[in-house]
Amino acid sequence: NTKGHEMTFKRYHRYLDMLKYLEFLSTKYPELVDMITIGKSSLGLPLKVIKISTGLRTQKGDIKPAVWIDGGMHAREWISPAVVMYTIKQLVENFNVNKKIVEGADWYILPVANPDGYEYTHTIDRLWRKTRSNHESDEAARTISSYLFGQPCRGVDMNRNWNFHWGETGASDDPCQETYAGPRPFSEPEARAISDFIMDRKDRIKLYLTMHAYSQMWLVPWGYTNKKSKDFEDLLNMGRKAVEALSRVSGTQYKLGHSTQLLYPASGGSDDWAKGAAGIKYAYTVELRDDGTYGFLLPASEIMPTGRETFAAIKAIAKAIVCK
Ligand code: ING
Ligand code: ZN
Repeated sequence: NTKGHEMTFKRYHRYLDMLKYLEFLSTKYPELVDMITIGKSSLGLPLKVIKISTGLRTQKGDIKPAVWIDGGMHAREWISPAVVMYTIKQLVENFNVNKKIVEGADWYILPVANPDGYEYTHTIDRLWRKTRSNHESDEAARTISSYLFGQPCRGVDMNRNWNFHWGETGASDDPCQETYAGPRPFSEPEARAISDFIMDRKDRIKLYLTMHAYSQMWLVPWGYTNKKSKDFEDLLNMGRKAVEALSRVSGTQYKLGHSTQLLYPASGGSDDWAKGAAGIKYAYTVELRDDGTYGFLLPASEIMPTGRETFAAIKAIAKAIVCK
């Protein structure tokens, strides 16, 4: 087609459509966009980060801060990659309107952290959550139920697989459960690839956002404990800017608070790792639309409104943290 890509934001796209759009952007805006393959999924799909940058240094000559955003860690949460793709579109194709935040920071964005799972939800099982790895041959993955089912249970909950307080709470050691933490921390190549990439840039990354769904919440670490982090109040204050900007777009209300309080305790999550292990002060898990009416089966007609309000939130918090 004449546009050079298939992205519409009117329906949920397959992984290859998304990659083609990213390639299109990097061809059309070579000065602004770079594609970085940070690793491969268990089944061999490439993990592609789009880097949006007008240059490493500010006009004054200082090294710029950076922002990390990932989506699609959980396969069935389709609105997450869609909103992350929408964010990319705004930053790149609406550069003039968003100049301040694009010029103020380098943006590293991974729209689909779990492409194997994402494709599986498009073809076989719409409500699959985990990765699609097979740890059958791994001693640590042998449990009674993994024998009883007659075939190995596949997949690891990628948001329980990070090596910060791994496996302590709200995670399962049973490969057949939805919240299986994996045989060991970073058993999943997807989580390992992200952590290596972020660790290499941890001093520059000032904001970590991981997009999930659903329940309309802006969650503050820790997930592994009821204790508040020492800068909990700072995270709340910045989070408040985000949810206020979000609600101004079309009135959608988000709850803001400690994730163990608003949801449940769970350890091995990526936001805890980003804050506790990588030392990124502002780390959040965002639970996108909706409030439970459609849940994971959110109609595609909500992609654009969810994208619009979420981008307003991202813009507000990025301005407050990295473009002061
Ligand atoms: N929710 C997150 C989950 O991984 C979460 C929420 C993250 C809770 C970290 C506690 C700690 O369970 C979804 N929707 O996946
Ligand atoms: Zn999730």
